Amino acid sequence: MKIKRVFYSLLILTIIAAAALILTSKEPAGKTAGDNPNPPALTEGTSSTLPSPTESENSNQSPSKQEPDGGQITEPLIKTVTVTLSETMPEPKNVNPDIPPVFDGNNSFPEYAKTKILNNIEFTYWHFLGSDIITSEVENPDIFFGSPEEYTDVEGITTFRGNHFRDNAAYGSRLVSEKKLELVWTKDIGSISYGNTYWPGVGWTGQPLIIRWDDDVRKLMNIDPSLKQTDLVEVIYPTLDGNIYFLNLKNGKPTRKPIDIGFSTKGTASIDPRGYPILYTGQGLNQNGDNAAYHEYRIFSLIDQKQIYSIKGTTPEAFRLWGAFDPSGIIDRNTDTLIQPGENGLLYRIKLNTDFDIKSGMLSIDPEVTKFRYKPVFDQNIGYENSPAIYRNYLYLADNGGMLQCIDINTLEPVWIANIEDDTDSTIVLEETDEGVFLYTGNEADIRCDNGRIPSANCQLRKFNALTGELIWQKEYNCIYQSGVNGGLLSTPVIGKNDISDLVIFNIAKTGDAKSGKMVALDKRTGNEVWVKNLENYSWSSPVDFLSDDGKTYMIFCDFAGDMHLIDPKNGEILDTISVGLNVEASPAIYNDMIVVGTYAKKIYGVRIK
Ligand SMILES: [Ca+2]
Ligand SMILES: [Ca+2]
Ligand SMILES: [Ca+2]
Repeated sequence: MKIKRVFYSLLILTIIAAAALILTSKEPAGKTAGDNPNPPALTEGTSSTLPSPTESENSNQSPSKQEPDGGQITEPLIKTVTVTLSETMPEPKNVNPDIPPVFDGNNSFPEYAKTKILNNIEFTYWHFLGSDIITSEVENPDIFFGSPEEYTDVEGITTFRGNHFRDNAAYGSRLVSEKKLELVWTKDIGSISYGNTYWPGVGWTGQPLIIRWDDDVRKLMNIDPSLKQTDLVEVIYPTLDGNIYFLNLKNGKPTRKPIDIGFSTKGTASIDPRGYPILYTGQGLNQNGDNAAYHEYRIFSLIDQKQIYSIKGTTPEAFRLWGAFDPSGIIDRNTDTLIQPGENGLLYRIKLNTDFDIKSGMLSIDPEVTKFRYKPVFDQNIGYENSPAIYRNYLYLADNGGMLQCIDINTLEPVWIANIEDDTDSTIVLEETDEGVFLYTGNEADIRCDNGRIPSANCQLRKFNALTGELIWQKEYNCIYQSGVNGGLLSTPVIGKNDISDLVIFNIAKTGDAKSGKMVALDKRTGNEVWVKNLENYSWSSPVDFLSDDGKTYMIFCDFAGDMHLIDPKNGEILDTISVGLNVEASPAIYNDMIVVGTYAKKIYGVRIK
C-alpha cells in the first residue's frame, strides 16, 4: 500500500509539473513583434540576412533577460570598464567644423576597440555606456520597427519626412481642384550673426513639425487658454534665430511663447510618436553674436516648455570636436528608445525611461545612454548630418566622409558598409517592395573637390539593396564645387507611391553653374531618366509629394530664388508658383491642405493647396 501511495503521489506531481510547464511556456498576450524571440519572417522565402531581432550574426538575446531553468534572473552580462577621459577641450568659440578629427588621442582606447571585417576591410568601433566603455556585447532592447504607417498614431508630422522610412512629409487629405497655391499667413522671425556670418530665418533641413494633439494632452499644456477648447493643430518650429516657435496652423499666430535656446537650429526636431508632450531637438551653431557655448541636444517637456535633459555635443569620447545635432531623431515607442546621431561621429541609443501620467500631468525621463563610436575607413571626415532611416532593426546612416553604414540597432554592430565617395548629408529613403528592401542615397561635390583639387565632381545617385549592401544602380550628374554651399544632393528624394510608384525624384544643386540645378525623375528599377527638368534656381529643399482625394499625386518644391512650385510629378510640369520671399533651404511639411515652411526671408509661411 505504501508503495502504491508513493506511486500515485508521484503521478499527481508529474501531472501538475507538466501542466505548469505548458502554462508558463505560453506567450503572454499583447506582445509586440519586438518582444517575440522567434518572430515569423514577414516575407516568404527570404534568407537569413533578413533583419530581425534574432537573426543577426551575434547573439541578440539580451543577457539581462535570460532566465536559467530555476526561474531566477541572472546578473546582467554587460561588462564595462571605467576609463579616465581627458577633458582638455578648446573654448566653445574655438570649436569649428574645420577642426579635423583625432583618432589616436588620449581618449581613443584602442585596447577596448571591437573589430569586424566588412567588404574585406577591418572596421573598428567602440560601445560606451554613459562614459564607460562596454567590453561585452551591448544590452539588446529588442527594437523592431514595423511598417512606416506604424511609426506613430499622432495626427501630423512628428519627425523629418514623417517616419523611419523617411518617405512622407504630408499628413491627412485634401482635394486639389484649382491646382493653385494661396498664401494664407506669414509669421516674422529673426536672424543671428557672428563673425562675418549671417543666419536668417530657417536653414537646412529645417522642416517644421505639425501636430494635432489629443484633447487630454492639449489641456495639460501651457498653450494660450483661449485655444485649449479648440481643435488646435500646432506648428512647432526650431529656427536659425535661436527660438523654437509654436504657432496655430490656421493663422500663424503664436499658441504659446517661443522657447529661446539662444543658438541656431539648422536641422529638424522630433515630437514623441506616442503623442506624449515631449520635444527632442538639436542645435546647429555654437555662436550667436559674442556668445559661444558647446552644442547641445535638448529634450523639453511641452507641458511647461521646461528643458528636462541635454547632451553636450563637444565631448571627450568623440573623435570630432564639432558637436552639432542636425539629424531628426527616431523614437521607438515600444521600447521607449530614442535614436539620435551626432555630427561628432557618435550614434546615441537612449533608453528614455519615460514616466508620463496623463491624469496628473506628471512627466519625467531618466535616460540611459549607449553610444556607438567608429573609426572611418574611406575618409577622415566622420560625423552624421542626415536623419537615421530604419528597416526593422537595421539602421542606415551616411557620414561626412561618404561612408554608408548599416548598423543593427539592437546589437549596435555594423552589418555592412559602402564607400559612397563624398560627403552625404541627404537623408536616406527606404522602400519595401515585392522584390526586396531598397535604399536611395546621393552625395555632394565636396571632399573630392576640396582644396582646389577639381572644380566639379559627379553627384552620384544610388540605389542599394538595404539588406545586403549590393549596389542596384548608379546615376551621375556633374555639379560644381562651392565651399560651404555645396553642389549635389542636399535634399531628400521623393519616393513615388500610388500613381507615380515607378519614380524616384531627386533635385540636384549646381549642375552647370553655381545658380542652376536639375530635377530628375528616375525609373526606380533601372535608374534611367523618365523626365528631367532644368532648374533656373537650384535647391537644397526636399520636394514633398502628396495625394489628392481624386487619386492623383502632386508635389511641392521650393528653390533658392524663394519660389514655391506646385508640380505634376508625372512629367515635371509646373502648375503654379508663389513667392515665399528668399532662399528656401528648409523642407516643407504638409497637414491636410496647408503647407508650412520657413525661409531666408525671416518668415514662416502658411500656404494653402487649392
Ligand atoms: Ca551641420
Ligand atoms: Ca556634411
Ligand atoms: Ca558638404
